[in-house]
Amino acid sequence: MSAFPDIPTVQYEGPESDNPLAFRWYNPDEMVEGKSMKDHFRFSIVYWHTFRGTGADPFGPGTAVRPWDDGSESVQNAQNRARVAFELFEKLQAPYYAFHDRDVAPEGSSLAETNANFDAVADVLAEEQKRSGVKLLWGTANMFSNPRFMHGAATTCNADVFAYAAAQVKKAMEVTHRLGGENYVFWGGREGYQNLYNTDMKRELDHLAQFFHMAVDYAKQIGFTGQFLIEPKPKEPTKHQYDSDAAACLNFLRAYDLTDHFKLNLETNHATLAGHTMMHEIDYAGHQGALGSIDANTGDMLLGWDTDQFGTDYYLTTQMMYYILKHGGLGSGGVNFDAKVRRESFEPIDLFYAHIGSMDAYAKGLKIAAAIRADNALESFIEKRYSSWDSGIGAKIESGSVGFADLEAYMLEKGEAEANISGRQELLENVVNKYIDRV
Ligand code: XLS
Ligand code: NI
Ligand code: NI
Repeated sequence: MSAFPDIPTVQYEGPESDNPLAFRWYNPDEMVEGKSMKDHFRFSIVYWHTFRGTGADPFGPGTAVRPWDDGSESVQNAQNRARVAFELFEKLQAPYYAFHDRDVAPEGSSLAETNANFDAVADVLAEEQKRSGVKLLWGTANMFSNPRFMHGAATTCNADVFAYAAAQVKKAMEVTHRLGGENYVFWGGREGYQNLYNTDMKRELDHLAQFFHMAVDYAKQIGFTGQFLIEPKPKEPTKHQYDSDAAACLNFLRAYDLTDHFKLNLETNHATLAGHTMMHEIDYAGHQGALGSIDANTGDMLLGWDTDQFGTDYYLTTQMMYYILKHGGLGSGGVNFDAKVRRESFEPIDLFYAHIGSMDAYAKGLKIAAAIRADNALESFIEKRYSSWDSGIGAKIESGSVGFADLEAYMLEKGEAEANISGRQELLENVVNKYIDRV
């Protein structure tokens, strides 16, 4: 039985289409820079917002109408929901999905019962993956909702809770492996602290590193070769999240000898909360070889929290795709819609409009970014801007053949530095607009 009987499989109809249930830009087979759009994006739909989100907020309960969901925490309801989820994935032509363990199956009264529930739903997920061809981009463990994790999971003060978290991740990795998951994500929900007065930060960080090393060891044991990803976020729920941005994550990984095993899953709204642009985060991770995957959403510039909206802004998607292309793409990662419809958009069809619009925005962003790259429109300026490093004293500095004394001698003789040239930011902003107009 179909949950969305009136919604056909969404097809590409081109920019002139007025059909709100068609793609205007996302054309899966269209080639851009020698690769199909489908392979560039590896679009993924999240289970948590799309199938567990109710629209509840601190001021009122959920509003979402989800006729297929009986609202119970039964395994049967979870299995039925899984089938509905795959109908939506297929109708949106999304090749991937992602979940937390607790999104897909209800917790039982003991860890053993919880694991059995998870297996029972994983059976249906496996069946549906096989039937539809939709694949698992990544799995993760929810170690922030249950009250036992109030002080954190791997960074808790309670050793038993650390052990519980380890058992939970072990199981989540096994199920991810069983379902052919291509990555495994760690978002440190409550891995951080509210006040240093009650916190042994050094001990918590050491524990977090131990936890990651155990995960690496266990992956080897079970033969899981998917990519491990850490998802930076600076605040919310804790005031100081340990994985606050790309630079903090990479510093942590390097300090604890974990860089070989982890890349980053960057989220747009988290970049905003960290006071960065998403292109900054992508470029930073990219030049360190750590660009793993993208949680595609957007915040609201007027609100200071993780609103997880669907991104439709061409500037944002152009910037993201430009730096993703620059760093050679997302590898085993993808563009994962960690985004939710607004509380006021409570009908099932809103889930479709939301994903279609954002998939289109990324597709158009990709085309704009590729056009800028084809003309070398930004790079040629950057090359010229840094050309003083290509020869003469600049080349000597870069090659490491001169030190302070040589540079002093050079400048004493020269007397004054060469004149600076304009940074031309406004001109380059106009250049980007020109490509947005043309595509
Ligand atoms: C929360 C995170 C979360 C992760 C998965 O802000 O974005 O949804 O992506 O645990
Ligand atoms: Ni996320
Ligand atoms: Ni988030």
